[in-house]
Amino acid sequence: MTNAKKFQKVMLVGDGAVGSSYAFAMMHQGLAEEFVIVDVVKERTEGDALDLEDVQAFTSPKNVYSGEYSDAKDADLVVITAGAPQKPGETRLDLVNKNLKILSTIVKPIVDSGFDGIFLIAANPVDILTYATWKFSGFPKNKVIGSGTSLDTARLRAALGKKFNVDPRNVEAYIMGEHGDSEFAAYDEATIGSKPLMTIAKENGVTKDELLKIEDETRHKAYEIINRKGATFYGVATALMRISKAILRDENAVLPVGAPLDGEYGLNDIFIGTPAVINANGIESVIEIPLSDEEKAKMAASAETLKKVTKDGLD
Ligand code: 6V0
Repeated sequence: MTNAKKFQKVMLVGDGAVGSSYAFAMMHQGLAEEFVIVDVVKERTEGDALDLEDVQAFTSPKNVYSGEYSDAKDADLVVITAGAPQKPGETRLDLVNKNLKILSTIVKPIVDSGFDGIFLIAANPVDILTYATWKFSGFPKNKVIGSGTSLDTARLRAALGKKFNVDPRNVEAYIMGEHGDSEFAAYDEATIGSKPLMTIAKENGVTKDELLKIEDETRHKAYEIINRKGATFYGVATALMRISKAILRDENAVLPVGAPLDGEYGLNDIFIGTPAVINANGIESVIEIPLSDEEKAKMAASAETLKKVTKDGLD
């Protein structure tokens, strides 16, 4: 039995590089009958709505338009990508004050519209902004989702797929923790075709150091992209589309997201990257990976980094 509604509406807030790439991905998937775009730059949302209409002759007809926060009233999903992006040399946490301010001007009018759907947050620092969206909205925790380590996990799987010459979709490995510099790869529980990754690595002569190098490259890939082209957007846009699909189609899909913890990994009062079951209710449940002691310590350290910023930024 699925709880997926027949008519579905999505609002995108923030029509920049990430937002417009997400809108394009959503058109290609034929998801949501109505798609409304909001940004402080109105010409851009109007232009993008017209441009996206041209995609539909090849995909499926949708009502795509430039709108206002009041249009969120009957939306099922609001995706927030509005905010300043990282400049070369800036960390995600450097963005906190700027983007918290922007976020507070977005969440309130959306809640005031009567919106009762699910918030999906991608603007950085995403774990902090996801937590802030939960606080600003007063919504139940399951209805606020962060993109968390979805992009980072995709990057890790692609790199491991390349290393071991397998389809990345068959690599069951997660990047956990903050979407940022304190994240880590949960290698000890990772598998390919149900076989432990560490065993496969040993059999193929791949050393722990090589795996740690892949983890490090995954962690720093955003910087490599930003240094070359100024921004990263296709990967995160596709991750957002995948999470949206799980919500709109009520999939019960297991995806890495920024999820609220309630005792899992010994942590509370935080949104952080972990696998979770995603469906029409938002986060149906968090899947707690049985981390090794070393990984548990990394998760705790990553949470501590976020908690410090949350405390300074939101108090
Ligand atoms: P961008 O291209 O500058 O787009 C940002 C958009 O937000 C612009 O169109 C702005 O006009 C708009 N905006 C700014 N203020 C407001 C406001 N008050 N109300 C409505 N719209 C507003 O940035 P880009 O699209 O590259 O990045 C957007 C955010 O996504 C940044 O915070 C990035 O750091 C973040 N990313 C998150 C990733 C993730 O994995 N979660 C990955 C990449 C980028």
